Amino acid sequence: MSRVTDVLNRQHIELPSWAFANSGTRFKVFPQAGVPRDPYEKVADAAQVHKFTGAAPTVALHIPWDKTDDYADLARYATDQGVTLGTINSNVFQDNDYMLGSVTNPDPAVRRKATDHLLECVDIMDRTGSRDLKLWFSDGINYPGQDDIRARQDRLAEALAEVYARLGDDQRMLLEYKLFEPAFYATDVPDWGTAYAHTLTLGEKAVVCVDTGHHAPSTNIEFIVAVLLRAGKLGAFDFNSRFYADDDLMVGAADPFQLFRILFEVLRGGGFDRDPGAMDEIAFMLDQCHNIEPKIPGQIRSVMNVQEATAKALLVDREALAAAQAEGDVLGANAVFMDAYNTDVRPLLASLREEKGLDPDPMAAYKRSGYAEKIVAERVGGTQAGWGA
Ligand code: AOS
Ligand code: ZN
Ligand code: ZN
Repeated sequence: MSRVTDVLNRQHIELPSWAFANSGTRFKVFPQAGVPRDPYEKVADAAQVHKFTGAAPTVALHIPWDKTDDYADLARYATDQGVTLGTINSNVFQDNDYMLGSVTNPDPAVRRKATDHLLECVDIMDRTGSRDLKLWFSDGINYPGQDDIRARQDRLAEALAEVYARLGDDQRMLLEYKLFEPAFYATDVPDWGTAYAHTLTLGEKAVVCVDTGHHAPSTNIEFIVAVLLRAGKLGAFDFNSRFYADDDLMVGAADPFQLFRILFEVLRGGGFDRDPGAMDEIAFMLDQCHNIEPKIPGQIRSVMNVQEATAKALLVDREALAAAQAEGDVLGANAVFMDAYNTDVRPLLASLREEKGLDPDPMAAYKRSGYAEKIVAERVGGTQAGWGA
């Protein structure tokens, strides 16, 4: 059992600052009482999630939504709250200038502006002590012939190379892909193959971020995970659930079985059950949008969902599985897999929390804490995250 507990105790889930602010769909953002008004309050809310789960010690920032005059001060504040600042998310999708793209825009002046923003994000990483820069490009075209697909890849490669050259020795670039939206005909980084090809050319500090909501229906995401891990190119996850497209619902809500399959492949491919420390090479981030549910409990629930799927994946009897696979025992191998998935791991996780001095039921403990009532009373005029995320 210690193999299981070692990994569970080691697994860290990074929270997105924007999940605590008002965010929603492109049709309506429903404001909630008590949401944060600045990055400090976002960090404070993220710290609550860590306080009750013990598994979410870092919070990702988004520039410019979390822009502040003194990042060192924000980093100190985070430490005082019991968390640290994590990944820096860039934003080259919100300015009017980016209508035809950011780093792939046909206009060199727009490309310069976008690349400068990415370089600024690396400057911020130096101040926050962040390891990872996450790049997601909304760039793409809506109509065949609108721009030269191949030339856009060249422009993308040029910008990535410039940013890559600016990274410090211990910093990484996470390249995130997304099939479509906002571009509807040809996105410039639409899939893992494109992201993989660019990161391969750039070098070992460039790795791929798999956002679980960014694939076509029925895509086998665990296969992608296995291939990227095998190549040493899986750097991060943006966890969330999708029923239809990039829904940004709570991870594990739409398809807990898929999450289990993904995490099995992570553990198997990364060898983390033998070497839990190596797990830090992967940033397990959430990228979600709590439009109708309260935000802090939404994040607590999400962290618990990842933990439950991880625990089930760890329970797969690997020896029995390997034996059944070697014998060509199709049903036997599948049964080993399903036995683990069908195990109720909630008691195990509850006792692990108790061992750490935490309440076994983080959702109930948060509710009892009175924090939700406190922020509603103290905070007036909470901000919108910036977009529908
Ligand atoms: C966009 O669809 C993405 O999932 C990105 O990860 C995005 O950068 C993030 O939602 C916040 O900007
Ligand atoms: Zn994402
Ligand atoms: Zn997304």
